[in-house]
Amino acid sequence: MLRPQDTATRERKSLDGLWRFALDPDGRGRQDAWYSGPLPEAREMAVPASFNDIAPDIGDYFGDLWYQTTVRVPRGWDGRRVVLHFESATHRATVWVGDVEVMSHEGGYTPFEADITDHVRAGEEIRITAVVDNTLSFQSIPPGVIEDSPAGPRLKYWHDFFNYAGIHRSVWLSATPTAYISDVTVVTGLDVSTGTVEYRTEAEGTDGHGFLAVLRDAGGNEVARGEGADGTLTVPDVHRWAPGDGYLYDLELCLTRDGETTDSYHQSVGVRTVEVRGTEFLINGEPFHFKGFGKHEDIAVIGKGHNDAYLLHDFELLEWSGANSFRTSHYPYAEAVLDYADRQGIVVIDETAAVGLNMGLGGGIFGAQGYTTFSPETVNDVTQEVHAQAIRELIARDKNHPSVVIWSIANEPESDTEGAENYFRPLFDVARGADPTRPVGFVNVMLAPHGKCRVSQFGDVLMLNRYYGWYVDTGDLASAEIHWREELEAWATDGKPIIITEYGADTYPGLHALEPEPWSEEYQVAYLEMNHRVFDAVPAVVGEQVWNFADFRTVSGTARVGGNKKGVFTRDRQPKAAAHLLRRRWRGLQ
Ligand code: GCB
Repeated sequence: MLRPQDTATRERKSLDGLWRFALDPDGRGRQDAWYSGPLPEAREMAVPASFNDIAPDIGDYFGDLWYQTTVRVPRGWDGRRVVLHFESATHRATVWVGDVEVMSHEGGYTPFEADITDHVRAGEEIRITAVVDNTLSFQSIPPGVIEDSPAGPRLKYWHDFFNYAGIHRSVWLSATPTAYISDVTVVTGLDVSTGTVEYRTEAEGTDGHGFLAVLRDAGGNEVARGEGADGTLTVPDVHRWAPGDGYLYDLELCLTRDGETTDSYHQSVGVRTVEVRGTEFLINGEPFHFKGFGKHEDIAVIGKGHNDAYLLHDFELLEWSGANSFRTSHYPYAEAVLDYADRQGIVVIDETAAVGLNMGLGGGIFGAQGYTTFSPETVNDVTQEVHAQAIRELIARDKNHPSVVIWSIANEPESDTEGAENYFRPLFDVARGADPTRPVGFVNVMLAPHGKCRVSQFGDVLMLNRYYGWYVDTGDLASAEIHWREELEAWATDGKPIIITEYGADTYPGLHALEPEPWSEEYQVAYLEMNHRVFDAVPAVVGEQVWNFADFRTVSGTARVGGNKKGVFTRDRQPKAAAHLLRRRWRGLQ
């Protein structure tokens, strides 16, 4: 699947704006065919946005959410292939055009689309209705469960961020020629100063057509061209994509017939290599050290809705702090985020939405206990296939981003049991089958330390989340330092690069203490300094990503004060004292 583009042969029309919106607590809409006319009792809802925080009375709702809009198909689109494309709908959706069901999709963070040519006429208005379901189950990624409570059913889940839902990203109507390019895969290589761009084009309805690929530099000058659906282009004196230098070439892929271009699609290309060698993580053959954060898509009012102003602001703050990377904890982010990371030379660990596959975690903090993670009744074969599909869709979507250097197939799952080993082994194969060029890993939890974890054997890198000095050795940084170093030195014997993908301490902004104590700004600083001493003593550590970039909304609980407060920035992006510490460390300032 390719994202809609405006090119010499393609057009797109944004459907973002205010849609009609209705909750369906009794689950009547599907059988009463709400798609067959204007939605009953509709209010309006912003797209893209989470619905939860827009109005005071709907935040915790779960079930069917109905969205509807109308759009006129441009007059000039007669004879064209018309596609309806959703960048995401959380966590699943079914879509109708008029009265016709055109598609369903499972998974809240990857795109889906349908060819709706047969259901529309150029120049006429169409009604688009989507029913989005934000319920989680043991067969969804991430998992959840509906439990009874005296006040009625409640949705519980094992991840530490709020279940924001809705249409979080843009929706497009687009037109392509009927013979069209349907996918492209690019793999780049380097031989001293010469770059290679291996490309593979897929296309439909192309009898009698030729293929052309033209590579241009950032100034628009042609540097290489090739004929055929597949090929390898060579770029002497290549300008590499590198951390901090997001140089991109433009690869234009064309279908041709009788000397005319009948379809054209543009793919940006960063020429770089990624490799794990021993305990080193190499980009372009040079050791790379990850400095940055685990992030969230989380902002006031909009929730997980994509917002360009926050995108730019967050990257400015990454730059300010000296960060060179982040992880898309705990789900695939909007594609615009990865595009921008490509252009900025920011390195990305790209994660699926497989978070909370660990029912032993939380000790009461996150709610429901008493479940076994991997069992026929809970996370089972069906879940595994949904998870596999989530991995395939993530890689299909993001495979051409030079910024993406690691696939993270899960965050903190149970990983110390036979059930976990059997569940994950084939999922690593799925990831490697979909992309043999990038390292694959998963993020290990503190409950499965070295010697107990049965899943890290499958990873190319070790990604560890650790909270010594916070969840254990709370307030006792001296003991924390000893215990942390012991564990890390044990992991280092595995001979793989280690990235600390989470370390952090909740910090209430403005809370101060002469003797650093938990929740104060001074403690967050002292906690990070302790961690840094540990990392700097273990050569296999090739990266540190603080949890979290900013405070974020989560399920309320005794350990959560107005959200998770481990941000180095507040939710509205004001720095805590720790932000200045990181800036000094990462920028090498005094
Ligand atoms: C973790 C999770 C993350 C939580 C964090 C915390 O290990 O990966 O989702 O938010 O800990 O703050 O407890």
